[in-house]
Amino acid sequence: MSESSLTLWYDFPAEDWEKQALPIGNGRLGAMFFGGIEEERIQFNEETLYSGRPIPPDESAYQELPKIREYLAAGDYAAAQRHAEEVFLKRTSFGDASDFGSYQNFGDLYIAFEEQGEPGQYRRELDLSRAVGRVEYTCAGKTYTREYLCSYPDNVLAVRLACGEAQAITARVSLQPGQPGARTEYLPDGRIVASGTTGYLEFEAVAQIVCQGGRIQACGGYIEICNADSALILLTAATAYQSSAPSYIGKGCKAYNAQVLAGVQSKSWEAILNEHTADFGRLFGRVELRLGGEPEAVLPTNKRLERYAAGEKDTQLEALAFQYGRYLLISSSREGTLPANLQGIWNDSNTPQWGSMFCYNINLNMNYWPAETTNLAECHRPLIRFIDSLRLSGRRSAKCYFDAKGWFTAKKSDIWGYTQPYAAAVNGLFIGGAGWLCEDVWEYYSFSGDTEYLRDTAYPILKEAAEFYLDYLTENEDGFLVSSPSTSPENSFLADGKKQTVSDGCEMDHRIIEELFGNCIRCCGILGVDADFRARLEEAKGKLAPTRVSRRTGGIQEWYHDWKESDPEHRHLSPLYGVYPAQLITAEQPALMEAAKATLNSRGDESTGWSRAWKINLWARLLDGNRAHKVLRGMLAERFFGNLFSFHPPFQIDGNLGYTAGVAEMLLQSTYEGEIRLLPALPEEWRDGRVSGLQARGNFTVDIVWKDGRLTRAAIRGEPGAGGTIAYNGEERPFEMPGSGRFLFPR
Ligand code: FUC
Repeated sequence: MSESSLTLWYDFPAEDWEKQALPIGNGRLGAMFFGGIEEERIQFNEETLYSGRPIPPDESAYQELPKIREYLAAGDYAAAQRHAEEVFLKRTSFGDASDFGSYQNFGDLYIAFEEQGEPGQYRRELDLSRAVGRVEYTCAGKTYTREYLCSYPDNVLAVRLACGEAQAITARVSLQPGQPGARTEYLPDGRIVASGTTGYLEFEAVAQIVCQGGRIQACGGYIEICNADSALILLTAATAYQSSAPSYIGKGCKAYNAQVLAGVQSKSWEAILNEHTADFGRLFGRVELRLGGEPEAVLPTNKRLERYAAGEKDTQLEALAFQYGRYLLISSSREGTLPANLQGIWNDSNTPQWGSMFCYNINLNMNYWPAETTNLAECHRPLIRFIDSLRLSGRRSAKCYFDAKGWFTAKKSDIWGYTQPYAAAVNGLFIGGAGWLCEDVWEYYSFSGDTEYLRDTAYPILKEAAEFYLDYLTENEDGFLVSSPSTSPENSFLADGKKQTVSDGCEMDHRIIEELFGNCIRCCGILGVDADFRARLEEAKGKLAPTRVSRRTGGIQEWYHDWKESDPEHRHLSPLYGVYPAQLITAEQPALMEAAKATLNSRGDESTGWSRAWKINLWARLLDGNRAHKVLRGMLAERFFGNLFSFHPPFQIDGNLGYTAGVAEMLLQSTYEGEIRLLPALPEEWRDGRVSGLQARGNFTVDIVWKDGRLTRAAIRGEPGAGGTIAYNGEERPFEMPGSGRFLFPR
């Protein structure tokens, strides 16, 4: 049994999927194991099992746009909203909403054990550093163990059943498909095959049972393992989905599964385990974090969390939750897979909340906030590939709905390339989707400095998004370029005493566009291309509506006009986009920093899981470590279940990943201009600590040690000759990386 500080553990089997079961995943396959004694349940997913199908756009919907703009110009917001929702979005939305896909439960694997008597010494755990789950208990003098993993190198879910004594494993294994109408067969060679179709998408799952000693036999509704010394269950699942328009289907899922199993079924458990832990450890082991000298808790994780929620200090639990976010990102987003969705890859329902889809007005974005800073750039690539693939339908949406060049996406997508505006304007008329996604595309470069990637992948995506906004922006009565019509996610304003959402410009859109144009301009400079386009961007950027400070509240105005928000504590922190994730409102503009603080104060410290995570990141950028920690503490205490899944509610992985990003942002920040800020928002509660392996923009890796709240030593690693500025405690000094590739601070 692992006793490391990187283990979640419990002294009881899970009953509740969301709050107690533990996740494993390899980016493609995900599973939640329960660890029941008489009956084990392993619920599993495969990342492409979605309902729905591709939905074609309405080619002439753009004709409705001028009318909405006319109403807005006349100040008739009610009429603008009516036309947007009752005409424009009706024509554009997905008609039959069931065509919009939601992520599906693939099924459950059950293992029923022979009655063994009274069990004792039960322990269920998840070792984050090895990505291996484990259950152990004793029964009638025998020690039973189960281990669970999802291997990326072998592309399977593997469960191993063992016992300290020979011939002690007798069990019945069955598979319950999550889809109605699926067929399950139990074959004499120890395979369980479940197959079917969603109506559009074909799928198949295959579990192969292999025994050492004893024997197996297929019965009507299960495979029986009799008197084995140990048993291995290997599971693969696949669908016909492939990431190519227009149909997005065509992959041979049966042949795929057969190939996966052929590659692994003759391998020993030890070989599978060793390759898996080595592969996972290569990514996970890059960052270590130690917070405070608190003694390591010997309590089960759920009890620890309960005590923490009751006010006890447990900085190592705060660090464990940080590493858990990294664990979840690696487990749900690996090269060649789809990005992590709203629940990463774990879902036990066919009607999950919000379809468990990809949302671009915070959720998918937040999922990837820790990718670069916590040294998991490889896990970022699935998102970038996905964004690249969205361009295809995004171009059609730009044309059909806005008569614009470039590519567009509104707030959400399934896996079927949905990029259209839809339904209620409050979220369906979000204009900033493509621009915000471009932030990730840019950040991958800003951390890696990979100019080949910038030229071949990033710049084309950014440029096309910028082309859309150049066409879309209109000039307002004050001569500013504004995003109109638009909505500020997902808040409403009070104009003429009425609640409205459709406006002629909001702060978030303008900052998303400013950041995008700025990054495009940087690309043109670095790559030495497109001088004319760059000049156009510079001119447009200069004319964008600036950040405005509200006369009413002293905070940042959410809309171009100084309207009152209908919900001043709204969970979305859209007007603060310029502070985080963008780098537009910084310490160089103290008045705007103060206004940002006023906005953040008025939003309060509570809210949904992801909203609190955003607040941690924002307070870190506003350089207030104690406040960031206060929000962090409240979030961990009130928005984490005992299995450390964060919840909105319900469980949403953005909370976990945003939390992890927030911790990193408190310890290290870096700018596009090459400044590295050490311990910029260190809270008093983290008096002593050390962190290693965090990434700074410009391709630097940073280790920091501190004591009594003061930095003792930082080591920065990077390419010899590279340089920038180091900022610590209000002081700045330039640095240049010596030939050794390691720079120490202070020297
Ligand atoms: C947006 C948010 C909700 C939730 C959903 C998935 O609609 O406003 O809070 O996170 O996405």
